[in-house]
Amino acid sequence: MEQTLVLVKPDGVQRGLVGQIITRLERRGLKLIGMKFMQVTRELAASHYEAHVGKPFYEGLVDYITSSPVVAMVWEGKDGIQVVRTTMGATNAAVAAPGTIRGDFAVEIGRNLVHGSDGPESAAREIGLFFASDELVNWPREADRWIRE
Ligand code: D4T
Repeated sequence: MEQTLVLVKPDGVQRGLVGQIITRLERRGLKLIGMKFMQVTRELAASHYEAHVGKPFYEGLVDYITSSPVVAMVWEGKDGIQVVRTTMGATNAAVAAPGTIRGDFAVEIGRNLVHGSDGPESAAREIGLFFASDELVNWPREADRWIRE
């Protein structure tokens, strides 16, 4: 099973889209194993976005993610990283497919509502930044046998 970090970014919280975003991930069949409502500090943002240091959009990205609270979550599932990213849609919301979170609720890259880890290594790193291991819950879900064969 793969675990992945999902953030509902400040625009998602401010626009009242937290519930709809969680609903889409639940409905897809992913399993929630951790969740917290929090303010991202500039220090945490710098760690989370360290791959983007020096890029022209970096300062704006840190300003954005620290501008208002976020909902941080860990979701689990087979191919969970890819399943989350296809549910979110393209990073640039202007070209995200209808039916995806970004394609239905967002119009540009700088206000793209959600973050999802882009690979197993970044997922492990990002989950470690946002959650202590005892904040993740290992629980059996009865519906699993109806979601996967
Ligand atoms: P996140 O990290 O938000 O899920 O986005 P992605 O994983 O899909 O995309 P990314 O790492 O390439 O970009 C991180 C973050 O930076 C913003 N961004 C990106 C931006 O504002 N302008 C840009 O030109 C790029 C490339 C959007 C997402």
